[in-house]
Amino acid sequence: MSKVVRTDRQDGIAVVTIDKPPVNAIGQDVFEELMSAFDALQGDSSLQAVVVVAAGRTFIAGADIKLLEQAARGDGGRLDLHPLLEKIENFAKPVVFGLHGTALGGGVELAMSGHYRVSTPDAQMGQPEVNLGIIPGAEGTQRLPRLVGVAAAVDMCVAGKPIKAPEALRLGLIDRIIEGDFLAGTVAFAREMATRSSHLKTSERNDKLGTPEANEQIFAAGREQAAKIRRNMTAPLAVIEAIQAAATLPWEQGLAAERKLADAVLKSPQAQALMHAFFAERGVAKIPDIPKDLPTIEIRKAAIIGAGTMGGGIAMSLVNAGIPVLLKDNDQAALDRGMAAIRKNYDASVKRGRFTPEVVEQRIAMIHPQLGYEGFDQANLILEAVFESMALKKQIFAEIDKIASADCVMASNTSTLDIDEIASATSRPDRVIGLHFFSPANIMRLVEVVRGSKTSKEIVATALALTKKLSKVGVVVGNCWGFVGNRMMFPYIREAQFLVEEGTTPAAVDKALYDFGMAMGIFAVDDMGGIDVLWRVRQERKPLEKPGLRTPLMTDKLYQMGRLGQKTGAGWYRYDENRKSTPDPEIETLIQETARNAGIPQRTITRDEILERCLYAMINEGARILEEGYALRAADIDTIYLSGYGFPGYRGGPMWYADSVGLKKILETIEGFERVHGELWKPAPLLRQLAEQGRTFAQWDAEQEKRFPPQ
Ligand code: 3H9
Repeated sequence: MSKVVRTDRQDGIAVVTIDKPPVNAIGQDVFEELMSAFDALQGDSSLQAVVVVAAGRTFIAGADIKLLEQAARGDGGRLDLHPLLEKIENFAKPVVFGLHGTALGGGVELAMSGHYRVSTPDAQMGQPEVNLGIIPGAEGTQRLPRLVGVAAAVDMCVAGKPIKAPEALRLGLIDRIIEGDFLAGTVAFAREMATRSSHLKTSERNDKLGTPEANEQIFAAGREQAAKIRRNMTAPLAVIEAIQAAATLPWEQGLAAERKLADAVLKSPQAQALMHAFFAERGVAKIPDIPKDLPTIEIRKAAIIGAGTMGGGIAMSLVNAGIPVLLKDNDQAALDRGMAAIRKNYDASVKRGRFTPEVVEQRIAMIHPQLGYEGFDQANLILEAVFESMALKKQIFAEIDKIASADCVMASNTSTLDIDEIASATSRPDRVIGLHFFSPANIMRLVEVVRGSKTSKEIVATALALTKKLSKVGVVVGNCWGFVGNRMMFPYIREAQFLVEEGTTPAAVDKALYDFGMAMGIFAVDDMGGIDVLWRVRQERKPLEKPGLRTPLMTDKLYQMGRLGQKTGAGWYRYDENRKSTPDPEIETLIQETARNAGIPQRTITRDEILERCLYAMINEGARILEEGYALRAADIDTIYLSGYGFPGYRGGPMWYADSVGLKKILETIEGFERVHGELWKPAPLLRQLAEQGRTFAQWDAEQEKRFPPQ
């Protein structure tokens, strides 16, 4: 009996419906049942045409990534759609695909084997496979350029971004946009097409494949684009090669070339890492003790205290999601500066074509700047975003406690401070939570949702629902210094600074990290965030540091010299008026002098040592965080680093990267560092335990999930 595919008849039209929630992903079941559906229709003389649609919120969103993940591990899961695509393309009657929602990956590839495609006006279509480190491997690299041309195919496959229905129509990916009743319109379209005497097969179309000279330029531009937006990744280059095969080889040979390339990238560590990242990001909202259907508070109105960079960015995120904001600051000048910065950011978005000027005016009108607390009693969310001072934050929370309504969520945007202590200033610590946004908050996707010891489940669930509404990734973390992200950053920054004190340069460290795939080197990050910020965080953390242990020497020096980074034109680097950096010999000399005075011997430091010192310090701290329960899963730590700290997706995040290097090797290296550098390199007990048992962080996650299954 059919489970995921059913066929109905509307006079001479067969309507084949794929119905496999949530996104109709193609697995073996969809493949086999579609094969059977077409077999059953074969030879039916009363048939005029076949319509294929999907039930639910979207047409097929691609092949089942769980299966691909299995195949990538070499553990079965191989899905070969060729017999189905061939059957559809050679079907005796025209086959029309009706697309709605997000038709992606294998979904679009399947649709391209049909003779016609239509869509709803708001449908989107794309080949996002590169986001998973793979290429369209179901003949998409061969059919897409035949329908939309080589340039558009390269762009769609390298960028991996879906296009909207009007663009798809313009390019020739679809043949019509159906207004009104979609199924009725699609069936009517099929009836109309059935009257034609012949129907083009995509594989036989060569009219859009261009000339070798023009194509060469397109491929060169595609490679350049790949180097820019997908640095160090193999799939975008493979996809260009496959499209090149489509443009130069006969159909069958093109298919063979695609198959070879698709197989090679599927088995690559990059694909495994990116598929891990896909599921890790979707797993973060699953909290073992919080049922999925727990009622949440609908945030209809928000109030923010602090109109600085963070407050302004968060206000933009909220109004972008349709939530009006009251934005309070203490003095008019700060408020004016905050509103001017918001306007400037929106103006830049207009220039980039992201918003129209009208939309921007509507958004700005939703932010109400004010000096007092008027209207705060109407807000469902009050969020404090002032600078990192415990005394000030407690004072603010005591004030808002007197005003906030009973159902209000009271949140702090602190990046390091104790959320329980902040909550203790209120009469209702169960309603207090940390919402640690990252700068620029209107752009960065990560929000650490800091669960205090008394925060209620309802407030945690509400915070997660809110982050989803803001199109952000909310990751629940525990209340420890620096939470997860910044706590792991601290040893990373420390080792980078020790390395320059021992004989290398900021530029050499940054190059090693950048080449590894980090979005920026750590010294460039320090300069962007501000040396004063780093200095202040260090002052706050000093009481937690064990006396007698080595600490970095240079932050205090730079701070005292007023070299605060980009904003003062100099920090670790020197900056020109366009904020372009160059290494500064003055700083390099100062580092050497400082090291000499401190008796630190100088030596040559290799790129491998730079990576191991910086990354393994971070991983060791990550293992501690996991063991202490401040992160629920290693995969959550990975998501934090991938969505908030510029860790390269194709390495899967720090904990996945550790697994891929091998925990045994990491432990041995850390033990070696401990012998040379002492106590700071003490291996985390969980790391030792897993390494000695030959296990991985991923296995640890799986075992934890069995022990504490999400409800
Ligand atoms: C491909 O097609 C390869 C072919 O070229 C070659 C084949 C031979 N598979 O994101 P959401 C799950 S590669 C399995 O929260 P949204 C997801 O895990 C594929 N599961 O919803 C989640 O599960 P859970 C190319 C999938 O509304 C649930 O669906 N396609 C798949 O925010 C809801 O997802 C892609 O890369 C899948 N393909 O966004 C598209 N897709 O509830 C990947 C989703 O248990 N998908 N799930 O956590 C997306 O981009 C988004 O999910 C989508 C919906 C835009 C569709």
